[in-house]
Amino acid sequence: MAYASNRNMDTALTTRQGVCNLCEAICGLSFQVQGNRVISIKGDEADPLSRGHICPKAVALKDLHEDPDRLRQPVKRIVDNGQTRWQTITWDEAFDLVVEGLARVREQHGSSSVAVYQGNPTVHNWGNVTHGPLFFGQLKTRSRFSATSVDQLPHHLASYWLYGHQMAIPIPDIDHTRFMLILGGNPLASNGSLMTVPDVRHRFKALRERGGRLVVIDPRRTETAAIADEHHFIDPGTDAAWLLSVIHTLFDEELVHPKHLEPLLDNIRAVRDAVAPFRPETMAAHTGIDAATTRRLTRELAQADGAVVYGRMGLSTQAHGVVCQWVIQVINLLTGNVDREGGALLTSPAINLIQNKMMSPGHFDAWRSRVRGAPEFGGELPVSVMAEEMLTPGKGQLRALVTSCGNPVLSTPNGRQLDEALRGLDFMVSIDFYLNETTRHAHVILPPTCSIEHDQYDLIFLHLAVRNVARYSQAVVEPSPGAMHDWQIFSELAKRYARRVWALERGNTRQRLQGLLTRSLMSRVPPRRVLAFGLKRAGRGLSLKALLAHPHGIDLGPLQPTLVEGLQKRGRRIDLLPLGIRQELPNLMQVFPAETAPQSASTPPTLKLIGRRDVRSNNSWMHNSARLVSGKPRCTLWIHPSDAAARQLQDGQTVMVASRVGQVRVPVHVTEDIRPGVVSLPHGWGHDRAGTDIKVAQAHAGASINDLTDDRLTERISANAAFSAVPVWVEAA
Ligand SMILES: Nc1nc2c(c(=O)[nH]1)N[C@H]1C(S)=C(S)[C@@H](COP(=O)(O)OP(=O)(O)OC[C@H]3O[C@@H](n4cnc5c(=O)[nH]c(N)nc54)[C@H](O)[C@@H]3O)O[C@H]1N2
Ligand SMILES: Nc1nc2c(c(=O)[nH]1)N[C@H]1C(S)=C(S)[C@@H](COP(=O)(O)OP(=O)(O)OC[C@H]3O[C@@H](n4cnc5c(=O)[nH]c(N)nc54)[C@H](O)[C@@H]3O)O[C@H]1N2
Ligand code: SF4
Ligand SMILES: [Mo]
Repeated sequence: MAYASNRNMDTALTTRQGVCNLCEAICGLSFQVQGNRVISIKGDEADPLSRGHICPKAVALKDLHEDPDRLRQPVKRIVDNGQTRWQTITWDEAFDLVVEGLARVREQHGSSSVAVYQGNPTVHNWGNVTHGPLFFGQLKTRSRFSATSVDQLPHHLASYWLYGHQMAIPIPDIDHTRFMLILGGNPLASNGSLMTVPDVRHRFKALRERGGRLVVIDPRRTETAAIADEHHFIDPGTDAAWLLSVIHTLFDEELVHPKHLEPLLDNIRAVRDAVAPFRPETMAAHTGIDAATTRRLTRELAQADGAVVYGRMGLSTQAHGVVCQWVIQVINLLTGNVDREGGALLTSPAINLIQNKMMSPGHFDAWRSRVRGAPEFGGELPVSVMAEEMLTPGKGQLRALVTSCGNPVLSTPNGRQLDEALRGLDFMVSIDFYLNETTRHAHVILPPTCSIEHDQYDLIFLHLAVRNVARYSQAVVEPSPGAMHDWQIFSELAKRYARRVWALERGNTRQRLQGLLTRSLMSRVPPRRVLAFGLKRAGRGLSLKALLAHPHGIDLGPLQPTLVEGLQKRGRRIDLLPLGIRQELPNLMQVFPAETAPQSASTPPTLKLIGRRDVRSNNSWMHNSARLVSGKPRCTLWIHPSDAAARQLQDGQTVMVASRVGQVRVPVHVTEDIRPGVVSLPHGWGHDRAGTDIKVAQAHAGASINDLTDDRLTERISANAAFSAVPVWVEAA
């Protein structure tokens, strides 16, 4: 069996270059290491992308490495007289149990009765990207789910429709733009997303120093809003109406100038006609942004020499997420800001997932989920339907689950329902180093190494970075003896599973033997060799040797226009009004009618719930680091003074928050920094569920926002989770 390689590491104090893989900023780090102990972690000043930037989470990589609660060997769950305990087992036994457990369910109920959920760190740990498919492909299941559908799915669909590829996502040229409009993103806390942008604070500062403007539209006065030139509160879930009114204004005030893009654009007039009903004057009643402001911002945007509209989580995880992400592209296109300096551009990474054909362009609605009929995208179903597919009896019911890099009990809507559904599965395996809210339901847990114990090349995030950089980082410390990397776990699972299900599969024997052989060969090829091969195939003169000689990274320069040329090469044009959008716009006219009923003066009984990120928190899984959870509790409900007064609530008081699906108790924080009618709670908390073994997190449990978010509230086209604007009742506990 291929275990993690043992590299000799001496005991003198040495400095090693590494990388932080916790968030999309992928900061370069400088580690001081003694033997196998991390002594200190600093930002790498010589890194061409992150330029020495670091945030508090990076230092917690040491805590993760040393965490006594981290699983270091496989465990299996044993229930004795109703008591659950976990027994340490060998890798050999663990693999056999998993393969047998999954194969048996497949034999009895068919391959799609085995579900897969891949969480967010999948894309942050490249071994998952290179070797995960070896195993997941073997399962031959249509029941695949991932964190994509609680996050950026609308971006992929908009890019697929407009540019023909799910990964053709233009990235804001933050280092050269003169006008940046941000909706539903808070890069000062998140460090950027679908925009890998370490050191974002200095980049914003530079933007303003060169005379550029930063404008933020958000229901909360965020950290980013606080340093912006302008911030406007918006009513959650109404961004589509506002953005459509921006396009309306572009036409109305003759500001449509696609410039170099003009020859590629189809249906410009159709867009004009479609947005005619969305006048800033009438949409203001829905969004809360007055028409004069909308018109002025539209003019500034259209007239700036390099402008970009950027919308993130807060826009994709709402009912009209796909329309939002589509409109943003259309605004950038109609103002000639796509594929130009200072606008939004595709990146040119050393390994280009699109050009090197390393990722499928995507497909949409090729099949639908059994119970609700939600559409697939790129071979995955939206995770909002996962629990109902487990709980609803009948042919095709989900009976088994593989989770990897995910904690869906805390991260997907109606987490309590999923908690219940996981309890009823015939078999579950989790590839994870924590016994947490999700993995406690597994029969077997397979713990991989942590990030500083393996090498890393950010295949995904170098594709999304605001500057073209290539950087390969070696492991900083040696894994403990017998530890396995994610890629090794997948390789071993793929090999054993293929042998076990051989008799179940049909089809051409020769092809199947070839598949088996390829898989077996590939399982012995580490990600590093995949990289070496990929660099060679990309033909840009870069090699693994060159990357090893430049541990800080190689600067490949600022973003360059490539999109127009790429489309022309493929003989492709941009249809500004794809069918899916054309069909949806009439519905938006109903949701955001031109005539609105006058608002009543009384306090509405429900408030609209939105999320929040904090720089010291990372989704659901870094709360076991004492240094990250110390200080004042951060899982608090932000509420406007007027809403607090209407409910006689004092700052700090514990309240009960209830929605259609559940309720939680949390302290309130009364603040003017949130729009009246809106409340905000961060996600990833709620560590008080029984049966986990994350002691620091348990002691700082907080409550899970996803005990309130609703699996029935989804984005209207893609069925992505709609976390924004969940109706909730708040009262003193
Ligand atoms: N209400 C609400 N819900 C949200 C969000 C929100 O804003 N509001 N945000 C959503 C978003 S954007 C996302 S991406 C999701 C995230 O949701 P998930 O991806 O489901 O959950 P994470 O909290 O990222 O949990 C990651 C898990 O992977 C494990 N892990 C970490 N690194 C590795 C590794 O290298 N290998 C393996 N095998 N395991 C590893 C951790 O121990 C942890 O259990 O949450 C979503 N949920
Ligand atoms: N510190 C930290 N960094 C992270 C993460 C983390 O958990 N912690 N998670 C990482 C992940 S997985 C992701 S996907 C990225 C996400 O990166 P971002 O998208 O920047 O994430 P958020 O900070 O959640 O910003 C979302 C913003 O949308 C606003 N919002 C909510 N609803 C609406 C709405 O209806 N309209 C508008 N206009 N705004 C709305 C919220 O108030 C919030 O400010 O962050 C990544 N980085
Ligand atoms: S911003 Fe912080 S968490 Fe994100 S990569 Fe950089 S150091 Fe890591
Ligand atoms: Mo995410």
